[in-house]
Amino acid sequence: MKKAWYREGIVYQIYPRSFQDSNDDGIGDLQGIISRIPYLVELGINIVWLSPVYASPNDDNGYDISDYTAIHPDFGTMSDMKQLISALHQAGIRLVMDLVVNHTSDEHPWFQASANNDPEYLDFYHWKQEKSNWGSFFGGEAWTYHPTRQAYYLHLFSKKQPDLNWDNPRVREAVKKILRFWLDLGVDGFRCDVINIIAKADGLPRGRFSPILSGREHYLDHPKIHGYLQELRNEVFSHYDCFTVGETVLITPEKALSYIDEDIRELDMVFQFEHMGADNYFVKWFMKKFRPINLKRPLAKWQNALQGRGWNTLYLENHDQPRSVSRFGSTAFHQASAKMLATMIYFQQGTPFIYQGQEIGMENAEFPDLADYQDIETHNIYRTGRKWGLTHQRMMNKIRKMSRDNARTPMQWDSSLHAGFSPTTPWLKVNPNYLTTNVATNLNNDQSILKYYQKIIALRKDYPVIVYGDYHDLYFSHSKLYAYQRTLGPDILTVYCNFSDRDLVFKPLETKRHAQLLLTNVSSIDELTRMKPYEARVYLEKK
Ligand code: TEU
Ligand code: CA
Repeated sequence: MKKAWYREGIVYQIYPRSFQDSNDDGIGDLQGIISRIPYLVELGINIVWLSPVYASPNDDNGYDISDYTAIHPDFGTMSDMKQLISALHQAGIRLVMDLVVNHTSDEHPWFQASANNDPEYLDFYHWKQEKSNWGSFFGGEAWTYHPTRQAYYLHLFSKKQPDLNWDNPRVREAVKKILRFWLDLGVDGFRCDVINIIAKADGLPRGRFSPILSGREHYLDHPKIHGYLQELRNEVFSHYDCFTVGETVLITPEKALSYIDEDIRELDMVFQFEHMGADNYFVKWFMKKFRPINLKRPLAKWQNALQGRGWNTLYLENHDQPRSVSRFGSTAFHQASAKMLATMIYFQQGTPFIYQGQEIGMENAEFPDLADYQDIETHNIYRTGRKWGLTHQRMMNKIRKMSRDNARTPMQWDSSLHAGFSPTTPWLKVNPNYLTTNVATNLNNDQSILKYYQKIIALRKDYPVIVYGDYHDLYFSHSKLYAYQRTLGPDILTVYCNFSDRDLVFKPLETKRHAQLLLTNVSSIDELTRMKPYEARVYLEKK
């Protein structure tokens, strides 16, 4: 694969509401982020993805935007934003903004104008006299009646998130203007929210029935999307040194390549979600028991399918997903399993994405009461579940495991009040485990999860085989061991991860005499053929 800074970089995702409060109102903000740049430098990351900080009524925590070129007062001002960009750049860190253009807020002036029959904006959104049967990602119907316009409008997310009509060239012009605004301010790229559903079939016809997301065959990777993305690339992105990562829901490797293939490059990389289904069916609210093979199978599939043709993203967490150590690791082996998971994912081919708090092994909050949760999806799903006849207890069990708020609790900096996030009661409760799980204790302990993340990041910078090497599965059908090899020129990197809470006896490949143990999460390897619970090892040797 061709070299590129965004392939070699390590991305850190910041969820601004929960990262650091600077003015004691219990909400994280831009000045808070600026104050933590030294921490980002110490960690070693070199790209930040910032979740939305734009003007928004916060129906979906900023993913419902009412002004794309204004900063929400909760987060600060445009001058704080400019200061953040330049402070990050000075520290050698690039900045990727969240681009949410499948929908706007219903409070965006475009929607207001469209709903009020302003001729200029009539076709900015999808309006229909009769609704079809499409379902919303947040549960319930995707159509809501608007009394002024006397028609239904489409919203694949909440009813305060109406979908833009990308068939309208004026919508596309408006988006290009927003992109140029941010690129001219110096940002280095975009994470494109649900980008593979922006194009809808003409007429928005009735869809096949499905218990969830009826109608999706009419907008998932619809052929019209390629023209739209090519337009953005040719007219905007190609004029800047920037990259795009598409959030692509329900995507397959074949579809992904139709966006990211080296010869196409409508997007530079995508987030796929197949491995996020390792403990659930199709959508995360239908849970199943986690099995390591359910993580290995999709990850290996994507590594193999994109090899030599497209670039992967490597992630276990984001602001929509529960904490990975709670899902795929172990509370009893917290440190070991968090490090093992990092080893498993970040030695694969692709660009690493680390979600804030993952590097200290933050865990699910599992709050007791429904009222402790703020997330709109959580509340909608609760209502939908109850409508289907599920008990309160049953729904609370799901929420404790799967709510997006598990990822959104305030960042745990130290053991002081509210974890050092804010002196005021935060907008969302802090996970009570902050007394032990926090950045300060991690920095004071050479064996901490954070120090281990630093090592991985440093290794990725030193060894091109970790970034660019080819990927080969080993022991593929083993149910407890995830092992693979990476090869580049004479270098062979071998990764072994024990996904069980027991010792694992196995026959390692014969390593050459000069094989070097590059990294491990145990203090010593007593026996080559026996791995401790959640042990991880990385060897490097020369052909
Ligand atoms: O998420 C897209 C998406 O598909 C999510 O709804 C996902 O299915 C769900 O959160 C899993 O629980 C993006 C953003 O990342 C998310 O935060 C937004 O709510 C959503 O788009 C709408 O903008
Ligand atoms: Ca604040």
